Amino acid sequence: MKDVITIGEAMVVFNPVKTGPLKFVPSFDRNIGGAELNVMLGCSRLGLSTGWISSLGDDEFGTFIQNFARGEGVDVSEVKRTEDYPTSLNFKEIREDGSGKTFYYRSQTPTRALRKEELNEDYIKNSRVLHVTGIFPALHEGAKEYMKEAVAIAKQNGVTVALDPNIRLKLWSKEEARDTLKDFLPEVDILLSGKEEMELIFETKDEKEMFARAERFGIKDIIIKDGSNGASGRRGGDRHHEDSRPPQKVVDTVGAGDGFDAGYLYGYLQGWDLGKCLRFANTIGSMVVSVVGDNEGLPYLSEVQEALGEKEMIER
Ligand code: KDG
Repeated sequence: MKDVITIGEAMVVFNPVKTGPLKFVPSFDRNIGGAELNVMLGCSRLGLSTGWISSLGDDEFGTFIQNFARGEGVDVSEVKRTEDYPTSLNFKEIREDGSGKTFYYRSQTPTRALRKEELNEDYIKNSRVLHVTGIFPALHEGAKEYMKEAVAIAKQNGVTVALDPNIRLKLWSKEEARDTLKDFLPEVDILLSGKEEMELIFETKDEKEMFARAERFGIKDIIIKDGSNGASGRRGGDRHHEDSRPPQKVVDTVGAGDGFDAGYLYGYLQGWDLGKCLRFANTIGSMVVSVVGDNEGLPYLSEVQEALGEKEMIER
C-alpha cells in the first residue's frame, strides 16, 4: 500500500546560472522538474511511501529523471519508457526577486505514449491518496482521458483524490482550463489551489465566495494558497487562516506550491487538524523558495520540525 501516488510529466529543467532575460544567460544547471513529481519528492522526503505514473523518453535524459526519482525513494515501476517521443525540457528564467518565466520544450511529450486501457488499476487501488494537477490534462487530449480514468478508478475504490489546479497558461487557454478542471471537481476530496487559480475557476475575487462555490462540488478540504499572505482552508465546519512564514530569502519561487501540497498531504495522512496541516505546509513552502530549483529546496521531516521549533537544531 502506497501513501500517495501521482500521474504527471517530469522534464529536465535548465536553471540559469544568472538572473535576467534568458537570451543573455550563457549557461545552465541541469536539474529536474514537474509539479506532480515534485510533490512525490516532497512526500518521500517527509517519510511517506510514494509512486509515480508517467512516461519518459527512452533516452539519456529519461534515464537521468527515472534514476533521480528512484534515488529519492519514489516508486517508478509505473513509469514507461518510449522510443517514439523525447524526454521534455524546460528552461527557466529567474529575475532578481526570485520570480521568473518558464520556456517549455514539451509539445512532443512522451506522455503521448500512455494509454488509458493500460492503467494499472491495482496500483491506484492500493494507495491512500491519488494526487493530480491541471498540468497533465493540459498536455494533450489523451492525457486528459488518462487522468479521468485514473480518477474514476480511485473514486470507485475509496482512494482520496487531491487536485492542485496548477494552471499553466502556456499549455491551454483560461476557458479550457476552467471547463476541464470543473469537470474533475465533483471527484475531488482535497483541493489545493492558488488564489489566482480559484479566481479563474470560480470567476470571483471574493474569497468567501470561492469557498462557497467550491463547497458546492462536495469537496471536503478546500485550501487556498496565497503566497506570502499565507493560506486559508475549510474542512467541514472548520475554517482556518494561517499566515505564511517569512522565508530566509526568496531566490526561486517555483515549486513552493508543490512543497505546500506535500506538507498538506503529509499532515492529512497523519490525521492532523486543519490548522496544523496549514502551518506545516506553509513552512515547507517558505523553505522551498530559499533554494534555486523546482524541488531542491524540499525539506526532510526533521528539517521542517527544526524550522517549526519542534526539534532542536544542532549545527556543529
Ligand atoms: O510547480 C512547479 C512546476 O511548475 C515545475 O516543476 C515545472 O511542472 C512544471 C510545469 O509544467 O511548469
